[in-house]
Amino acid sequence: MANNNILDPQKTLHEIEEKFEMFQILNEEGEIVNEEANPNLSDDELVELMSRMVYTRILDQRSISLNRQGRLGFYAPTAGQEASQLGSQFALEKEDWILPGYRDVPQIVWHGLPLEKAFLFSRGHFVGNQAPEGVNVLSPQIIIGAQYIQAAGVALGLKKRGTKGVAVTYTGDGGSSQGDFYEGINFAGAFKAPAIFFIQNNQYAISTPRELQTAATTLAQKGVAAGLPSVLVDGMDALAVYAVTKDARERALRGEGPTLIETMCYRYGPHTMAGDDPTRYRTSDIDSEWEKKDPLVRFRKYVEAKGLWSEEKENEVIERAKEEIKQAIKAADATPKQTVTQLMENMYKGDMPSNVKEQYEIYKEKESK
Ligand SMILES: Cc1ncc(C[n+]2csc(CCOP(=O)(O)OP(=O)(O)O)c2C)c(N)n1
Repeated sequence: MANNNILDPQKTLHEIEEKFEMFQILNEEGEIVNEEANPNLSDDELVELMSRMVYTRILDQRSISLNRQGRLGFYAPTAGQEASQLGSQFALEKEDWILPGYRDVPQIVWHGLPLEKAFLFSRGHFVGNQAPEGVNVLSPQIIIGAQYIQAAGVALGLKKRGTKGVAVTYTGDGGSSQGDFYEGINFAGAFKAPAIFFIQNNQYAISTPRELQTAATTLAQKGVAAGLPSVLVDGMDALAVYAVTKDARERALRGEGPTLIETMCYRYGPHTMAGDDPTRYRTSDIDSEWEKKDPLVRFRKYVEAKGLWSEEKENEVIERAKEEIKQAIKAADATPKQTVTQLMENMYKGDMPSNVKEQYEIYKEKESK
């Protein structure tokens, strides 16, 4: 038996866990509770961030109904995650690269991906996967966790080329159980690659609750083993998410390596629009507990108290969002249907493998008729 005075692994674990208090700046009442950490955004920036969250909530609602009408394909709802998604993207610059998961469409849209392309991605159209030149985003990843490895690689590439910028990626609580997750953070840590890794802990991986996902008390603490500074942040608080992201970005650009950030948040809607029914695995009491923490409600209280926001302003944003979404869907509808050969050409930059090439020729023949 080990002598507990010398070897007490339980104590070591607890000491680590205790370090992960949740970082918050804006409480549920919209009050600053951590003035020291306040990023002091300008009035214009605060209004912009509020507008983006309102716009994105509308985009989510419209995307859900467009999906139900059969006018969109794959869609993973985002309501409840606006502070986590947009607070982080707001701290980035154009030169930074975003490697999103399938739920992270809002971040890449605000990073410059035209909305019509996001809709085309949803429809499985290859044009939706082609970001315009200078818009540093990759396509939303469907393979859980794969973007973590890719982000480590992109970040190392930026470092080796001496290009200013960081690689930012997102996965969920479920994604933090994948092998790719550990490989990605380990590699980036070992090479001090300028990356920021987000775990958006929205409490469920489809129907699997966070408690069953892992024995770890927090997901942020997983970064410790890879030597990454790691933070647990209130993911319903846009100011807190913004502040930690900005800090992580500056550290990365100073050559100090990657950071792991767990954002504690909630997904109000179903996992995707492909038939998930959240009432089968969570109660309405849980929903209402989280609704009290809503990122838009608390930010609205904060900007209203500062005299920067009003119902009229909010309605303007809502109307603008609806109009732009309408135009983007029109543009998506007007995009010529993709052909199988275009899809294949888009898949392979160089030579196609011979079996694919064979199929390609068959389709080319069919399409010429
Ligand atoms: C490698 C892999 N395994 C399984 C799946 C099927 N799958 C799709 S979403 C999902 C749950 C992911 O949950 P989480 O990482 O918490 O992200 P969230 O959907 O909550 O944002 C699973 C298992 C997949 N897409 N990829």
